[in-house]
Amino acid sequence: MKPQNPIVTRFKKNPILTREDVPYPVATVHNAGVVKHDDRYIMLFRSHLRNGRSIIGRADSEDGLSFKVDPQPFLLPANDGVFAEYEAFGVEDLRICPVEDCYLLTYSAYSRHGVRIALARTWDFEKVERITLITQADLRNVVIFPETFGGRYVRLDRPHSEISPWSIWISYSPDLVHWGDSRVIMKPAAYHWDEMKIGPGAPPLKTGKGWLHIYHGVFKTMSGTVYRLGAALHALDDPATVIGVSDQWILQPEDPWEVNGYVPNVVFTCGAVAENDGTVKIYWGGADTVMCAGTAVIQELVELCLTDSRPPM
Ligand code: BMA
Repeated sequence: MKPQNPIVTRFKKNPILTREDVPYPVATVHNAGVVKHDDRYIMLFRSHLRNGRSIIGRADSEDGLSFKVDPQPFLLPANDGVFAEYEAFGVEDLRICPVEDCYLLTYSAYSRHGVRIALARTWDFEKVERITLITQADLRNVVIFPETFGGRYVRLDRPHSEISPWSIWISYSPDLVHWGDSRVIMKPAAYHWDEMKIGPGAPPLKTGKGWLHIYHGVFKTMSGTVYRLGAALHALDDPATVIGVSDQWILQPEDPWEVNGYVPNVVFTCGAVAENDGTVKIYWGGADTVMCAGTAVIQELVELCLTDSRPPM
């Protein structure tokens, strides 16, 4: 099948959410996790406060496009216990991972000790229970697969290393608390749109041909970095096997609010919702400033991974 051009069709009303829509003072609205829960779309978005630190807000929608923001933030840095120590500089880039009968929330916890990932859980988006911190410093962008494999939870993550460019790793856990058996499964490709770094984006979606993972890739130019989105397909029975990675990006900064803003030239995803009609709504932050959305045909993304592919490593 020939992919349509463009691969991701932007919604005409982008940006779909900005700081003007938020009833408390924030500087930005971006990098949101999104799911469909009880036939409503729930978006948990990141906002910079005017001190440069981030919090998470909530917005709800009937159609996945027009969102209304809650009067109060959804998640603020914890004020006691171990989470307070590691969330003191803010909470960022939350992913909503539907697993078993609940939603696992993975988010970056920033502090003077660096950035790491915290894991929380909710059933109803009313009550949130923090579970534990699941990475050490300098490891982030964790997405957890919706199903267990051989009785273990599986996540994609993105450690940092001076020797290798930032790459996508896989880790396993019997209980969501203890993670290990880690391996690198996908690396940036040299002189390619994602050559500087790659990282997990939206929680993987199940398709007939594999787990579809929409990730981000970064290229360094003479005037700064460009964040784009790509697609990879993982084997249904073994998510450590990457069976195809689209050679071309699926989305790049083009609209004015993606090209200019708090951080120019960024499209960054933390969430995508598969629809019953075979399309997927992809949500992304534009220039770390506003929320945008678009739609793609799942089958076309899968075909891109399988037919126009580059080696995962
Ligand atoms: C990454 C993260 C994202 C951000 C992106 C572009 O390293 O900090 O939250 O969207 O940079 O600034």
